[in-house]
Amino acid sequence: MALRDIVKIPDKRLRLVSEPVMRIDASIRALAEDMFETMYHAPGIGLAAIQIGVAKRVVVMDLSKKDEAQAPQVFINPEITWRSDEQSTHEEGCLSIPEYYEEVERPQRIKVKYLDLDGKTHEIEADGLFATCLQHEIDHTNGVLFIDHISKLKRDRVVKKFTKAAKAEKAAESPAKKVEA
Ligand code: K1U
Ligand code: ZN
Repeated sequence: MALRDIVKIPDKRLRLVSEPVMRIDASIRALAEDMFETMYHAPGIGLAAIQIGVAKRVVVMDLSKKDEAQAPQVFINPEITWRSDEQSTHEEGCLSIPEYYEEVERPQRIKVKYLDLDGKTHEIEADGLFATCLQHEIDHTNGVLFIDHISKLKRDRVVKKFTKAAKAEKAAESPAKKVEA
């Protein structure tokens, strides 16, 4: 198991459409383990593989509460097969946009088809936080971020803030040499 760096905006990898997993082998199981370690360490309640720089359609999640036993879940090639007409609003955060939270409106209930780590197909119905988190993570596999569901004004403001921070970090890593007078 390895703790991996989380890719942050404005990194362009977050806009990639991830590739379907064709074969569930040891490399996919190792990827899921790394994703859990990274998600629990952050901490977060979900993570898509592209958030650690791997463009494969793999999502991990754990919605257990603090006083409950861990409940890790893996979704391979998750696909939304049905959305309710009713919408609901939840506050969302994203490990790729740290410390930024906004209300997002999405379908209240969804059905999702996916494979587990044994390659078995499942179709489940989700609502509440489970539905919100699944939609957020499936969006990641399609290069979509939760800020794409908020106003352009708010999105532009947060992207600008993180772009400025990324530039400052890069400049600190390799400061331009001062020319002696
Ligand atoms: O995909 C991600 O970036 C993870 C994200 C998932 C998510 C959260 C809320 C609504 C939709 C999707 C997070 O885990 S953000 C962190 C977070 O929500 C959290 C962190 C610690 C304890 C409880 C929640
Ligand atoms: Zn996210």
